[in-house]
Amino acid sequence: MKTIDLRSDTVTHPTSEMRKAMAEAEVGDDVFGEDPSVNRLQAMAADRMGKEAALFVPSGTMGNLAAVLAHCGRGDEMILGDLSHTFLYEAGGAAALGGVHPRTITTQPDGTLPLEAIEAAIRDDDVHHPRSRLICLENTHNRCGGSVLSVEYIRRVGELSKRQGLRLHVDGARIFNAAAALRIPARDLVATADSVTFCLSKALCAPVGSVLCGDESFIRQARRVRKQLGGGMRQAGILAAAGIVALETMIERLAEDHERARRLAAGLKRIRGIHVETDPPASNMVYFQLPQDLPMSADDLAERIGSEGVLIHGVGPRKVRLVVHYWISDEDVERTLSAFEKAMQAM
Ligand code: TLP
Repeated sequence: MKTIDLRSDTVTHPTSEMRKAMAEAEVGDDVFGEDPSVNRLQAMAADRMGKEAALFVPSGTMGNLAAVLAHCGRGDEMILGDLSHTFLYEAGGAAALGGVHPRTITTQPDGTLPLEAIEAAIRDDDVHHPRSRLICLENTHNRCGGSVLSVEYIRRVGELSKRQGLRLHVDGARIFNAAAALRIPARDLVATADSVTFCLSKALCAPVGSVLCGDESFIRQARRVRKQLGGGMRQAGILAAAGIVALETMIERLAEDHERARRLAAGLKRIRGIHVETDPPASNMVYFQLPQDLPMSADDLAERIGSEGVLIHGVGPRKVRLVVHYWISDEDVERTLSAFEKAMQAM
């Protein structure tokens, strides 16, 4: 029986086309800038994001960290949402390694940070204050149900950041999902951003890697930071080759995942005891809650449904996130719904 893994889109493994490209990849030493496959991937990524340059990094976490450290110096402040991945799940790297002070703003349920709150958080030039240097947004927004930030919203934050002399970084781990949901090219979403990180190893199925994009001088600085972080890879073309296939073949199909997420959410809504929060899902994530009076936690449910060959995990004591991706078929959606029905009926 096939295991249906809905814990994340990070669980996606490479397609056979990617494996073939990896086996045949032309490689060189990327620390010397001589790996043709990495160089090609970076050029493609920069073009997709409408930026001058790009840098291949091992993970989304390193992409965001390199961006923050390239934009900020020690004691500078970055403004970001209290539910952002960078604040919650990146091991405090910016503070630990860069001395960058995080200033959080309450994230709205749709993943936005109110413009007035951003503006109010920007510090005066005062010896008592850290220097406000950077604003970070996340699109799609993971903890906000895979919500999609609009072109208009990002443009307004970009304008605010320019007016105030700050920089704007977008954690676009799933920016292509946002673009697919809006039916626009991803570059339109980051036109006013100074930098963007996107991930190859989530919905795009590549085994490893993310790309940080920005202007030439920013990427030169980020390359130095990547080296400091130990992320200067050598014959990384083996990995970049899969990333090239990801950009060429995986972007146009993302709407299929969103459609399946909608079907999954609609089916879950019909099951007693499951309260779907993402109704309908904006992209490839479905979040739901279990009621307080149900004698079953998210972990209990995960264990029960795991015995049916469906892997899920709780993101809170009573909260579950399901992520649809390339390896989840229509049939898997149906099987998942049956497994949930069975697990909840037994309650
Ligand atoms: N997110 C993972 C977990 O870390 C939670 C997941 O399963 O969703 N930005 C965003 C918005 C992300 O969701 C993630 C990974 C990252 C950055 C970090 O990417 P990696 O895992 O490549 O370091």
